[in-house]
Amino acid sequence: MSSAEPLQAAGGSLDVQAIRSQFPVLDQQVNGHPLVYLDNGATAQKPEAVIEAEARCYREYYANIHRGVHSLSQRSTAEFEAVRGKVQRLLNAPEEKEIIFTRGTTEGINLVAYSFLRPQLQAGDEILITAMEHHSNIVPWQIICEQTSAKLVVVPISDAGEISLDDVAERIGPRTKLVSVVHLSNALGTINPVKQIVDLAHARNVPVLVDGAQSAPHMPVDVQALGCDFFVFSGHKLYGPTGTGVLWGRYELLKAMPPWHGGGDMIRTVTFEKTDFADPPARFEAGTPNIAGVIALGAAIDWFLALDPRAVAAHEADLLAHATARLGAIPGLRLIGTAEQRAGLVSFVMDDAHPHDIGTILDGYGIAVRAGHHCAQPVMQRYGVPATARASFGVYNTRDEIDRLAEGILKVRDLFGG
Ligand code: 7TS
Repeated sequence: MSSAEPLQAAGGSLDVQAIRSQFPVLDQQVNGHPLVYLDNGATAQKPEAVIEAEARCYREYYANIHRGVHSLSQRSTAEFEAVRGKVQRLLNAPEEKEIIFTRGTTEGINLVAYSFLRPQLQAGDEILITAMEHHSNIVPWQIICEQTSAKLVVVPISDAGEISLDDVAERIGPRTKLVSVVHLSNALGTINPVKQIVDLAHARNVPVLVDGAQSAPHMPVDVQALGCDFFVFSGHKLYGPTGTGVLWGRYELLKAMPPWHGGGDMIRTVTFEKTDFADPPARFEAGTPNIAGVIALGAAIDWFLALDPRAVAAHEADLLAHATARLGAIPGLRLIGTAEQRAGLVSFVMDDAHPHDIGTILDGYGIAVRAGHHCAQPVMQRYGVPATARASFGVYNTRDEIDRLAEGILKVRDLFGG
């Protein structure tokens, strides 16, 4: 199957049934009901184009990269390296050499923490984040703050789940060394005004990292328009393989950064006296990477771009509006996260049922949602709830599936009273 098969119906809207037919896993019964997969925030399912690309690599030309004169190694290297250009297109990055392959968002943030920030961090310096960050955009900063006596400063969120730009501006001070902010919150669905945050930070010469784990699969991303300095995302949420991800960084910053992992493939020359490091991106890609995974990530990006991220965003906005209307009408259900700019998911609690009970009962109807703190415990604390149930959308979800979710939730309500 060609990864560039046209999947868009006339008028720019997506042909969702054609899309669904490309995802083998969706075609099954779970607990006697057709699967409704609404846990895309955790990870997305894979289309045939991606499964095939990975299998084809192993079947036809797999070998280690950057080191073989033999034909298989040359082909693997070429296929692997070609993915940088695909990521460049996805992000509208200025240069291919700014694309660093990682295991995912978490690794990308840690790379920036350890390689970019820690070497320059002094006691009393500050790192600014928001109160809606995923743990992977909290904990790495806390660790390096602990090591250097720097301070984590947090922008609060409103009841709706929004940050105010005044609060951001107030907290960027002479000691701020980095602003690190989530683009689309995995717990609330809030889309943050990243461009405006970047403008505020850059006015004070503070670089900005954007956590794009949830935005990259749900909306067009243009790092040049955002103006940010680093952008990270995970392949597995973008319909690609697990264990793949990307850190994009402005080249002059990458070029000045020391390596963080030492090993093969990231050096120019090694003697026992001294090692010369390769230029980025190789400097940050020590060791044998997930070769077939990165190649399949390239197939995922081709596939996603062929759909057109704008059409994906429009489709999912429709799902969000429908879910907000259906779930919002259920007595005793409270939506957590009602920001004006929102995408991708609904997070909710119910008066009488714990989120884990909601998740378990919905599973009985073949509906997969996530229940828990979504690796964003401070968000749960902010709203005074131990957990939420979360339905997160993918490009293959339909209004009918949202209706099944709403019916399932009504059954939860019947069971738990109210
Ligand atoms: N940042 C955000 C905003 C995320 O949603 C996630 C994963 C990460 C970072 C970490 O990504 P990873 O691929 O490195 O693990 N979010 C979720 C979630 O919402 N449910 O499971 C994982």
